[in-house]
Amino acid sequence: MLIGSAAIIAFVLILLAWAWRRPEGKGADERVWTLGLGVGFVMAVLVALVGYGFWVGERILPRSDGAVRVAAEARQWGWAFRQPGPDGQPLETQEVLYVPAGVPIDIEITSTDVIHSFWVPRLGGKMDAVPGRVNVARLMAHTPGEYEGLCAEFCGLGHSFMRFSVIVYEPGAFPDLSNRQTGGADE
Ligand SMILES: [Cu+2]
Repeated sequence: MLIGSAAIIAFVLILLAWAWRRPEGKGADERVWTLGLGVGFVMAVLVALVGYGFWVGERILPRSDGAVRVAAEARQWGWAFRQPGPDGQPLETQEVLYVPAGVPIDIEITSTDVIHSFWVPRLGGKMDAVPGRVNVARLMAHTPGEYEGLCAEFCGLGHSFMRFSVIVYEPGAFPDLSNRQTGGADE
């Protein structure tokens, strides 16, 4: 967006300078400007943006292909996750979500109090966490590592601290949990 808006501002400034300095009596063809730039350019940009939005949005839709399901429960102010653990048994964690790399995961997102929003900026779009409702978002991480997640819906005084980590591991190589706090009570 920054690059796009900078390009548009630069373009407008060039047009302004050009209008200021153009020789007397030498006008441009209004039709080119009105239809070409006023309609054609704008429509091309909008179509590209909407197309990109559909592409990004479609990627986070769940599909019925038997993907692993993980539960994410938001609260004021933190996240509880239930995911398959190292031994295949469900593992409950606070503020840390473990997902295997290269495997699609469907995250069932809900909330116990107010509306929050699940967001891992480097891995995909946002999904609201709504009390009494389960929204499912698909998440797919290709590269192992640690990714930052956060609440993307203002939910009270602790909102800005409502962060979590997504640990992406090589399938079959679940990270060592012994030196990491995974349980823990609510603050
Ligand atoms: Cu929140």
